[in-house]
Amino acid sequence: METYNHILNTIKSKGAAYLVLLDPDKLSFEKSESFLKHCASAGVDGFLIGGSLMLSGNFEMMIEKVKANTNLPAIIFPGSIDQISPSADAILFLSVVSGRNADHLIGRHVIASPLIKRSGIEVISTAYTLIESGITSTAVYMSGSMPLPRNKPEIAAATALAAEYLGMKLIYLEAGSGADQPVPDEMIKAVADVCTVPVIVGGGIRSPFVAREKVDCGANIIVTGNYFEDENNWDMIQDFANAVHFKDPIEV
Ligand code: 1GP
Repeated sequence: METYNHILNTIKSKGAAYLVLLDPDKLSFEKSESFLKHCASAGVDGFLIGGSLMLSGNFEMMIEKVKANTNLPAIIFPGSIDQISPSADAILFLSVVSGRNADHLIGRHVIASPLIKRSGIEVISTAYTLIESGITSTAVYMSGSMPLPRNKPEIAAATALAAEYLGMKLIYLEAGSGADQPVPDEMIKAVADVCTVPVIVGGGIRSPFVAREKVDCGANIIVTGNYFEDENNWDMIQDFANAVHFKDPIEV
C-alpha cells in the first residue's frame, strides 16, 4: 500500500499529483539520468514506466535508473505481461474496462498474476479507460478494443463507477500517448462527480495550462509523456508540476 498511499497523500497535500511517463523505447537511455534528476528537482511525484511495445529492451534498466537517481516511486505501466520487475515499487494492474475484449479485461491478468506475486511488488488495480482522441492510439490498436466515444461522458461515468464497485483503486482516463485531443473536460467532470477513488488523466497534455484545466475539472493525477521526449521542453517540467500542485502544502 506504500505507493498507493504516497499517491493519496500527495493528492491530499498538493491538491493533485503529477506523474511522468518514461517509455524506454522513446527516452534515450544516455539522457535518462539527467532527465530524472530534472524531474525530481521540479517536484514530479513519481514515474510510470512502460510502453505498448518494448523494442529497446531498456525496461529493467530504466526502473533501476529511477531507483538510483531519485527517491520517487517507480510504477510499472505495463504494455504487456513481459513488463514486470521486482525492482519497481508498484504496478498498475490495468484492466481495459472501456473495451469488451476479454483478454484485456481479465485474460492477460491470469497469466501475469503469479509472476507479479513472485516479484513481490505492490499491485494497484486500475480501470484503464481508453477515450477516442482523434487518432487510433497505440493502446487502442494493441488492445484490440474500441475506445469510449469522447462525446459520451455519461458512459465514462457509468464505466468508472462500475470499476469502482468492482474494487478498482484508480480510474485512468487515457486519450493515448501523443493524442490529438486530450480527455474532454466534461468527461473528467462526469467521472470525478461519481467516483471516490482518484482519477488519472493522460494523453495529449502538452501545456501546464491544459494540465491545470484537467485538474480543475476533477483530475487527481496528471500524466505526461510525449512532451518531454524533446529535450528542449525539459525546462517546462517545473511549470507542469506547479500547475498540477494547486494547493500550498503548508496550508494543510
Ligand atoms: C499516459 O498516454 C499518456 O497516459 C501519456 O500521453 O505521451 O501524450 O503525454 P502523452
